Amino acid sequence: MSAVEATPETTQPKGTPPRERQWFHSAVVYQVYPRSFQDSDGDGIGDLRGVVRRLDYLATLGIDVLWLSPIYASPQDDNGYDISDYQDIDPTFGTLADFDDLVAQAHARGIRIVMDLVVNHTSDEHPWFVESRSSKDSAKRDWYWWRPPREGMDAGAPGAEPTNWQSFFSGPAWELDEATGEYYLHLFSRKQPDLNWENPEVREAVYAMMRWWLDRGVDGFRMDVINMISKDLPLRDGRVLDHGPYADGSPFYICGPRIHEFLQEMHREVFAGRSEKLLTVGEMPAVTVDEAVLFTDPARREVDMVFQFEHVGLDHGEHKWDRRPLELAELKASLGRWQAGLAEVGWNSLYWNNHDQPRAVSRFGDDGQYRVESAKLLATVLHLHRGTPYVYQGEELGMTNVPFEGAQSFLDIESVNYYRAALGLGRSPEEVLEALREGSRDNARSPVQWDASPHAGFTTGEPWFPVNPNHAEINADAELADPDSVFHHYRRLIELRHSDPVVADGDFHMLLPEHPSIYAFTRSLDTQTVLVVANFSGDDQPVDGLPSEEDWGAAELVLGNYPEPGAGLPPLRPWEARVYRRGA
Ligand code: TEU
Repeated sequence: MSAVEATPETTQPKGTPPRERQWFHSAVVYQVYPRSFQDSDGDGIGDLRGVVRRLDYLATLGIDVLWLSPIYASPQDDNGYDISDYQDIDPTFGTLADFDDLVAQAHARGIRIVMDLVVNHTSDEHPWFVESRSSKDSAKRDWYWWRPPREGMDAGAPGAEPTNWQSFFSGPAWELDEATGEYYLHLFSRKQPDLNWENPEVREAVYAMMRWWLDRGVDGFRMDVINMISKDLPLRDGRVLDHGPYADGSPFYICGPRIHEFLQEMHREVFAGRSEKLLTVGEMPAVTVDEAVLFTDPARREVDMVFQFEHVGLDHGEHKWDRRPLELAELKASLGRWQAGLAEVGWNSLYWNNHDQPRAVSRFGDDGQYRVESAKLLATVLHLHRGTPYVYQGEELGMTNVPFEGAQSFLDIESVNYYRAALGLGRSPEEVLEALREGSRDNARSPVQWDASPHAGFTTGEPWFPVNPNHAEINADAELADPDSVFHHYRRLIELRHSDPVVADGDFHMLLPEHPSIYAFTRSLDTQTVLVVANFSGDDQPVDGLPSEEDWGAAELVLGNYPEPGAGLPPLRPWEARVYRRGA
């Protein structure tokens, strides 16, 4: 039995009644995007041995679970989210032996390893797809979504795609295979064909692969776009988008008709009878609160928690490149609705950042004068919500967006394709570049800033993506040495979640929902209440209108983000956040 399994809760079977306190309520997940985390061999790309080298750092931070973005064999069209062999490690990242070592070393430090499971699609170089495309009669033809051209049209003619859907990475969601004259579906890049989950052989192959990893010692899966695996049949046209010419196909693949059946089957086939301490996270774009309750009701045995996107879509217009200013009241309304919706049954992930999002401090905070204060404020607000907090690598250092020079600075397939497509639709390069600077996934993908040396301690070679020039000031070495750093603030918040049942399981109550710059809420459990107040602005702000205000003035200050907090509940300073506790 590995070190992390040797705890009493393991005796309980997976699927406990609602409101039961579960281990992941007091856990914090840290996401590693291996390409950009730590290089160990000087090739400029992060790798598994690099992750091992930084495990002590993660243990100091205090995290419980490490989610690894994909490290499987892959042509890297979408940085590993295009998998060509589910049961091998890409040589860029190391070997299976390196992986086993990582699992063992993480377990020795009490850290669980959660794999990224990308099974809505494979790479077009996966042997399953190679066989599937080889002929219309292939035994694996039906493992993917093959369709003839639109009725009455010739293959390859404009508009002959079987449906009018747009891919997430621009252009049509269908690609013509010249050899067989049919199209295959790819919701993401043309090198990421969608698997056909209607076919029971596909499902069994996926479950067998998952069991293989669990037998190898991994502690669960973060399931990539898992709410897209069930398609609504027959596949048909969607509503054409304003920025045309393609359409929104999402009504036909988000939470499709068999999604709950598939996840329950997966649970039975993969997780039933195994440790209750395995973690299952459903990454679910566009999931609703009502659906999330169903997905995460422990009695239904689907997944432990959802990873939803509503709050990171609030600064988007019709699509993610139409940026609009974020109103704090809208953010509170969204996060508050999720808190209320999952209050009785179900569980949510809490995050500001991942490898697909711009850096939180640049997006929701102030990455200039108040970078340190606002990074700590964001952490405080998020980690005090009900749900399981996720820290994305470098967030705990207050890393910022990247100062991109021009179009050639973007490497991510989504950004590169969008630039080309938007210029094709007649938009000006300056306007498109501005949207990319703000919203590109590449903002999250610059190497982690470990120290002030030329490549920030990430690599001894030439980094695959330039380090942010601000690493001379913002880096782990400096922050470990400074007790008031963003890093140590995250460490304290993680400690608080571990030690304080109010933080893990207390009820959530939003206060001052309409206030344009104060984010305030309470958490309560038994006789304890915790109050969080945070000033999302660069000006002093009084906190008026709290219920029983005087009481709070006398309450114990648990945590603040300014070195000298002072007494009572005074006006909050720029980007100040405070956590108070009251009760027996
Ligand atoms: O992303 C799912 C998703 O829908 C978006 O967050 C997406 O990445 C994009 O930003 C849409 O604008 C997951 C992975 O996290 C992402 O890295 C992959 O590219 C994608 O699935 C395909 O596997």
